[in-house]
Amino acid sequence: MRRTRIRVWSLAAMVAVALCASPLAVGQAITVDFDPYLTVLTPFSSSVGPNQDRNNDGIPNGDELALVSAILADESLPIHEAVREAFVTNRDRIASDLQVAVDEGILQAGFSLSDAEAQAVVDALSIVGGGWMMWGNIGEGEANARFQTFYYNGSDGAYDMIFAGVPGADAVDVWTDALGEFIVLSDIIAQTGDANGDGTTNLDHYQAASDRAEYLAMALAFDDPEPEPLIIDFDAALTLLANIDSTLAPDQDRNQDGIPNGDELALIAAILADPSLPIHQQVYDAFMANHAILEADLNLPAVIDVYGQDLIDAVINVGAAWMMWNSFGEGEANALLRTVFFNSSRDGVYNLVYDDAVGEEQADAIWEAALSQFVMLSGIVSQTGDANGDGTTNLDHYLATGDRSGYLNSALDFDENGEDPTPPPPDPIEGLPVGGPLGLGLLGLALVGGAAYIIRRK
Ligand SMILES: [Ca+2]
Ligand SMILES: [Ca+2]
Ligand SMILES: [Ca+2]
Ligand SMILES: [Ca+2]
Repeated sequence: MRRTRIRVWSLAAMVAVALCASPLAVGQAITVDFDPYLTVLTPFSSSVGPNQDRNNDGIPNGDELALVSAILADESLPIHEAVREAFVTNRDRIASDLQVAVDEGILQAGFSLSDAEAQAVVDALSIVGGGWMMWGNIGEGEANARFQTFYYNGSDGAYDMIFAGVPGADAVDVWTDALGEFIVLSDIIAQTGDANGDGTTNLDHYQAASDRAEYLAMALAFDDPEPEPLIIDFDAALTLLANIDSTLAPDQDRNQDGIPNGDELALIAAILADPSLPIHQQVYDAFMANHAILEADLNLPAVIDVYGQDLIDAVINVGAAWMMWNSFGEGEANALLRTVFFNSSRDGVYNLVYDDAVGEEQADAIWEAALSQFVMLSGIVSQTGDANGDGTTNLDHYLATGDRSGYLNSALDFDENGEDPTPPPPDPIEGLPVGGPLGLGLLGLALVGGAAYIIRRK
């Protein structure tokens, strides 16, 4: 009796810690520190403490779950999505199975816990189990033991103990059903797994590392993929857009800077197509960032229904490139996409798409939000920019050569001025109003609802 009382007191203290540490979801990333949850469960089974090695695989509990935690927290990792799905599936399954222990007062009565403390135990079982169920050997053997047989005091696991208190329930059935639903990712997260696919097991990374941080850095080091050439036919896109606004044709000079539309976008095309250029990555990143913004705003079923996929693709590709010009970002592209992109004196694509669907004020907010995020690289791409950093502006290269291939050869010749010049920094974006938060899902609904009203193409 005395032993039980002592254990309950220490459990209550642990629970208090865990209550302050509930997981926080931010976007797709999940922030969860498993250590306090392991600690909450320690009074029930001393081998689950963060510094213990419950499955005797050579990696302590806290460190092996820290690998899961690091993957859940980093959306950019190629294995993030799979691990997130497994964690959420496993966690939610355990939580829904075991919630009965709190709702029926089973944990409260069995261990003299308050409702909040009992809930914290179920939360800890769900979160720790959400991670550990990804280990095949746990899901099939050890976790079977842990959750079904001896999780608690040596004979009864959580499922056994809890469902013994639920009239009419069969712990074996509930557990067997759950086992069939858990997602196992041993190849990624077990000691024999290889999270980053570099041919070295997680255990070998662990043994080579001096601490947890170094282990995670080694086990999750993914090489940057080789840059790929990106081939975009801007001439075809401009030709399509010229059907609507003739000043967008490849041989026209829409921004009157002395370089025709087709030739100025050919500079972007040439940079995107050649990963060996020192400015490739910077321009590629800017193009893809701008492309993503325009795609989110314009590549919507209701818009495609009205304008057609080819035209929307042309708008997005040309817009993503032209947005790198400051003169467009601050003035002309404002005109292009917001006011006069098509053939009228006042309607751009954003107007056409959004004004009637969500009202002019919200349409402005959507455009201004986009404008505040576009990446501009005038120092590289504009007529006054200097793509190859040789001191000669792009316009002067153009005027000196007079045709596209001569222009591209000379404006992108990096040999004359030494190896690997430092590209100019991106242009600052200042003073642009930022639109209020406007959910894209809501917007999509508004667009679908307003589709009949956005046919304003003249
Ligand atoms: Ca271990
Ligand atoms: Ca590895
Ligand atoms: Ca031009
Ligand atoms: Ca130059």
